[in-house]
Amino acid sequence: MKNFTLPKLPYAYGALVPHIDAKTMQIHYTKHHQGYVDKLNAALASDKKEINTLEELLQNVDAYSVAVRNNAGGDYNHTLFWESLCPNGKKMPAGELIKAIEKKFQSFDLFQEEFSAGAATLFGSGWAWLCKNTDGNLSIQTTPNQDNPLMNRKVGWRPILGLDVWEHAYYLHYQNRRPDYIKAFWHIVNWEVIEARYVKAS
Ligand code: MN3
Repeated sequence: MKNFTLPKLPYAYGALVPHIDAKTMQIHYTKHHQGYVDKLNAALASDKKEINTLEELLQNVDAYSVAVRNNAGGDYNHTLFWESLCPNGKKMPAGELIKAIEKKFQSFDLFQEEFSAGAATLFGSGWAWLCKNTDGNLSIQTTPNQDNPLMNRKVGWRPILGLDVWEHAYYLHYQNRRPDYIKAFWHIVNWEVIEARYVKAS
């Protein structure tokens, strides 16, 4: 039986201050993300199912229990999220990604507006995503709970950027001001990582 472990956080808890405070980062990583990993292992053990990778699991999620779905999504989504962030991110992407963004959304500003609006108006807990399909096209999507665009396998969208809008991601610092948290997010996107994901995703 494969045992999942919490991946290393690529920076210190306080690295993204003032946009994400150290206490939120610490609790989010050591309690929430660790919780998804632990519960995923427990749920897989009780399902008695073998898996190779989280991506494969998410693409075949209907074959698993709700507990596996929620916690595999929670593990995958948070790993992608941590790796999407960095202190002092550059203002916007370059290369193939900015070309694709301008083709789809006309401008980077309009892309940001649409993504932010999707994240702000998502009801309850969930995620906002920038996704790429096999044709290289982009799409902004939202998913509830710990769902992920990979779960909709037929359509073939792969997430390359994700924003956690569960209250646990921002409430300590921003309270109910989700739009302020979303505005802060744009200062800490690691666009080099997202550019590389865009090129690699197929
Ligand atoms: Mn979270």
